Amino acid sequence: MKLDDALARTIYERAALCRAFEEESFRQVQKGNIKFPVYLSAGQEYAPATVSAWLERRGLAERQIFIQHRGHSTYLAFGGDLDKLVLELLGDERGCAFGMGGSASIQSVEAGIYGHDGLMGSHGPIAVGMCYANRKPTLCFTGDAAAEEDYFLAAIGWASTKGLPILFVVEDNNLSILTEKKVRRNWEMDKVARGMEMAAFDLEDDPEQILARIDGALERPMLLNVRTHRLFWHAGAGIESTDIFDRHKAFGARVGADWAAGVNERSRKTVEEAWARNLRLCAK
Ligand SMILES: Cc1ncc(C[n+]2csc(CCOP(=O)(O)OP(=O)(O)O)c2C)c(N)n1
Ligand SMILES: [Mg+2]
Repeated sequence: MKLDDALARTIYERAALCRAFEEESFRQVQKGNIKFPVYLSAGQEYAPATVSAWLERRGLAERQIFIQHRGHSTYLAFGGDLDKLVLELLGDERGCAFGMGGSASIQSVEAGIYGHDGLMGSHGPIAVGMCYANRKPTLCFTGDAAAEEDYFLAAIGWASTKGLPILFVVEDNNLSILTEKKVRRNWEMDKVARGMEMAAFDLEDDPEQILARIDGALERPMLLNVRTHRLFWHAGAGIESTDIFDRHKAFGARVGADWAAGVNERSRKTVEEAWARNLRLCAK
């Protein structure tokens, strides 16, 4: 699929909401309003924003999505309710996981998003098993470390063998907490998947690159290894370096700086209002 102006703007708007959410969550962690570990996905918005916009453009409404702990952006990009996410981070029973999932195990029954149990990579075989059983188009978002787990690799093999309509999106931030990929392995996920006879590509988190490869996904098994850049700490509110590439800044030029600034401002307001509203609700 080609990246036209309308699609670029949809992707940008989606990513802007996710970024605003993570920046506000960062502040809420610092204020002490969130009482458990929070896994911020700032810097990783463009895989879910692009894949969800592509799905919509294709008119594919029926799908199921499996995510892991760094999932706020995936949840929001695929239509998870903003207020319920805030309430979840406040540990409230009106939250998307009834206040019991925290940041790591968010879900949305309404948006068809299944949450994670915390065992890295467990959602790989679960996603494949579900897809094998009901043959629904299935998206499985995973980290570069979770995808290394033996059971995850075996699940990729089964999806390929059975020709399942599943798309694995590896959000490859090069890190497992703080351990870089080169310390953990000498191979790449796209090569493993190709070795298992699956269409697989290694890409930057650039919407143009993702859209150039994604056509045919959810008709046959596919894996996209998308290189992302985690801006904040593994968990909690902190910054390791101010020198990290930021796709959101880079993509702002594609949609026009003035228009982008307006979108960011509106997203910031939307998110701030949602936090204020739900903090008031929980204080009652
Ligand atoms: C089986 C298992 N091993 C280790 C852990 C501890 N752990 C939690 S998150 C994490 C790193 C996950 O890295 P990745 O999948 O790349 O996701 P990222 O945090 O980079 O988004 C680890 C090792 C765990 N939860 N489960
Ligand atoms: Mg990682």
